[in-house]
Amino acid sequence: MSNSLPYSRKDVDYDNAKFRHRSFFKVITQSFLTSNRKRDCISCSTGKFLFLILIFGVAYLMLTHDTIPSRVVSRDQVFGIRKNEDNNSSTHDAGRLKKFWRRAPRLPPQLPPDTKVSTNGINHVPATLDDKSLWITRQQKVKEAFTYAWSGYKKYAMGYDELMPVSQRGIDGLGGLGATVVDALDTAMMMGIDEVVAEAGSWVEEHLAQRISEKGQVNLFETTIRVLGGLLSAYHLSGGEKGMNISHAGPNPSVYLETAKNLGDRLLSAFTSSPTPIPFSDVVLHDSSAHPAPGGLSSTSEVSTLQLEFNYLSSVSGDPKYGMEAMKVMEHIKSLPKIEGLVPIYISPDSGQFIGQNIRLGSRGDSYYEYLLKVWLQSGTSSDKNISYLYDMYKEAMNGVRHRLVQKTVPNGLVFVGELPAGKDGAFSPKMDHLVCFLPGTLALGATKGLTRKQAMANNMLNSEDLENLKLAEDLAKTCYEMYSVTSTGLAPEIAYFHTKEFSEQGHDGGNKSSEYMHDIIIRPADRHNLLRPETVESFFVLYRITEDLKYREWGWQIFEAFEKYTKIETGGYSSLDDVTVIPPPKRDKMETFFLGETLKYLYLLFGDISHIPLDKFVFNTEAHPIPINLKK
Ligand code: DMJ
Repeated sequence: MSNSLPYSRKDVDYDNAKFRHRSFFKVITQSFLTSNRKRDCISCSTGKFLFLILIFGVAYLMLTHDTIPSRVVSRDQVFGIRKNEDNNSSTHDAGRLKKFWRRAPRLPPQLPPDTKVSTNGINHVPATLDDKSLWITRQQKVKEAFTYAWSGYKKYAMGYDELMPVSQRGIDGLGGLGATVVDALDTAMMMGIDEVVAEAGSWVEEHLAQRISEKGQVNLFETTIRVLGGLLSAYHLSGGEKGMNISHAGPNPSVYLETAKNLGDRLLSAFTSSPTPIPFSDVVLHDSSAHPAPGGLSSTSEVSTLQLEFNYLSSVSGDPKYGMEAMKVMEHIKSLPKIEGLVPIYISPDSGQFIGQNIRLGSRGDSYYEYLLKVWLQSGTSSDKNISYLYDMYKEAMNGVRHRLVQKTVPNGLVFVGELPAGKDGAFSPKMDHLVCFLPGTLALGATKGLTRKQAMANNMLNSEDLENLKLAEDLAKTCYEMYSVTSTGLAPEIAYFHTKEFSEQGHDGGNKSSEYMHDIIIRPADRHNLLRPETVESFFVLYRITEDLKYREWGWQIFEAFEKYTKIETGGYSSLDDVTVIPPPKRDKMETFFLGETLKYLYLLFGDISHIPLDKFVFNTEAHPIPINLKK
């Protein structure tokens, strides 16, 4: 134990008495009681009387003095939970009395007697969180939230892409394929909600094929990850590959596969119409024509986030054409120049080259890095040598991330991933999209390949790079958690900036004045919205499975509670928010499909049995649709 610490490990674990706040009055009383004058005084009756008054006085002061801190300790100090201003006001009067009787030195946290220290020694999780029934109850709450979200969608928007819960109507923001139905379907299967499986499944059976043949322009990436991915996962989970219907609800699984093939055939034109292996960004479904985005460029993440789905479609349909086209993208990108594995966010389908210098792991860059790893995992890792270049690209890129993009905040040393908007020779920007919070999960998965840390260590599988990545994963997950914790609502903004030695900006905090990280995290007015995104709880899910550290469950629960409190709409559904830093937060009137497809699914799995959809048997596509690994060729 380092000498520089003001307390020893034993103190933190077992004996926190000496770190409790001690009032001036208590100190005087205690020295009086232990001094010789005590004996003289108590021997006369006036003395006894005065002594009794003293005891009552002390007891009264201790009661008014200690009840408040002990309540705060149980949540705020143990978990570092945000204290909202409305909470503060309720303790205001008692707080005045408290201040009068004692000074408040900055001391190490008190731990309740049932507390254990988590594996990284930073967070302290009460043993009560080990209670299985707690997590069964919490998982049930998530299931209820899903049912509530679905009912709102069904009531006002069935068959539309998304629900506008405040206006109580639907909107087709993704081309009109009923994206919420398909995105939500496998979540309902995993949660075992047969009624929703039947409703969503029947809609797919009755409407989706026709929509696919009639609809116009759709985005290749969005349609692949949400609709194609959703159909394929529903096919697997309902028992399609075994030739049976194991979900006991919804249509025969072959309906999902046939619909997926119909859609996949049309989407293929984005690849086959392009002069290079880089697909165009859009497809017109009714005539299977493909088109570049306005401006002609495709996003790097979009062209490289199709392979899990197309490979699996080839595997289950027996037709190699889907996987072959999609994998040409990766083979082509392999040959392009990179900066320590990092790539610009735009690529041209005409030239096949990256365009511009902008490097980031947020929008347009994110899932490129995710799929390098996951497509390799999908192939069953060691079994397919032809694909090991993807894992090499992944490892190189993560070294590049650590070397060029990771920095720490001041004053409190939060670890974050910034951007290089002008490439390797340009300035570093301390900006991190919420989207980047997928990275902790991916880093942890890449380190242990889906096994628990314990198993991976027992099998001697972790090299120093894996351990560094796992450490970075945990540090970044903490930062993602604090992006929630620092706001008034407990919900993260879309984008955060971080205070560093070189960069600061006054007056843009998250609104939670009691957050330890208020000065580390900057939230600009334009970035204060929250779209019900999944990335942080996704990473908590993966990290919980891998590290078995209960703090990830507890953090996920806090986020779920904030969603319940601030995004639930009384008439049905949940809404995105315009500003997470004010209470009440203004609503944005949109329930994104990924709230049902991803956010609630990951929360459900985070609180559930670890053997449900195990990470060494499935890869989740970037929209949280699980796909089995080790494909049939
Ligand atoms: C989802 O569609 C996917 O997770 C995608 O990779 C990123 N954006 C949204 C969720 O935030």
